[in-house]
Amino acid sequence: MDGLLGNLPQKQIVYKDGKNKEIDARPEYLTEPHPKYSFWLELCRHPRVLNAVQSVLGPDLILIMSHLIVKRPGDGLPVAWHQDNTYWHSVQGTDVATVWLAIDDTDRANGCMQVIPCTHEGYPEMDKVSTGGDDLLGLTVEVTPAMESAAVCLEMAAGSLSLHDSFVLHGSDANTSGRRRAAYTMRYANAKTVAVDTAQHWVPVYLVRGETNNTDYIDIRPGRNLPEPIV
Ligand SMILES: O=C(O)CCC(=O)C(=O)O
Repeated sequence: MDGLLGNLPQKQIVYKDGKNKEIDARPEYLTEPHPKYSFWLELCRHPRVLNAVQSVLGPDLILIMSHLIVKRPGDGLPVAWHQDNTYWHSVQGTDVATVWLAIDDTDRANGCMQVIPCTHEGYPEMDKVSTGGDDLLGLTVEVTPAMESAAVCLEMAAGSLSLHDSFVLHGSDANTSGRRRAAYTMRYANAKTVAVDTAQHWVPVYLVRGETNNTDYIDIRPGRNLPEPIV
């Protein structure tokens, strides 16, 4: 990760404020390291990670994307309340979840993840509105004070992971501490109940466990060789 942080480009194109835009690069936006570096792809098929995912999504699993979200000490961006699924138009289905792996210890002060429990029930698709502020996405959803007061902070030790549904409301505050807050998010779906339009999707989709009929997915189930990194 130090290599990635040390080699941040000057500018990045990111999806923010509802469109692709060029910004001064920030380490919160290190997207899709897994097709480019076998270290990250290997992590995405680690049996301990996949066992956790299987416990919620079942035995047939695809890896659909990943993001490194690194909040620097002092000025790490907040992430406003959002649902992941409304950003992923090439992914159709509800059996989709994210593994959020803590790379650093994370707590309220350095901007740990927060979730509003049960907001995924019934799979509502909430409308997005502008935050009007400087945060990771520039968009949020309307959250009532009662919903917000139910939020749970996921304070976690480095090396531990949480799982969240792609419809559940979640976000995080700015990092106002003197400590970095880095996390790696690995996004998975049930290979049989979720369809990914690989022509529209921006990274390859990998079969990591179980079976699929979709021949577009790259088979990296444990024991298979990893493909050459995509530069
Ligand atoms: O790491 C964070 O603070 C937010 C993560 C997030 O929004 C996600 O994993 O979908």
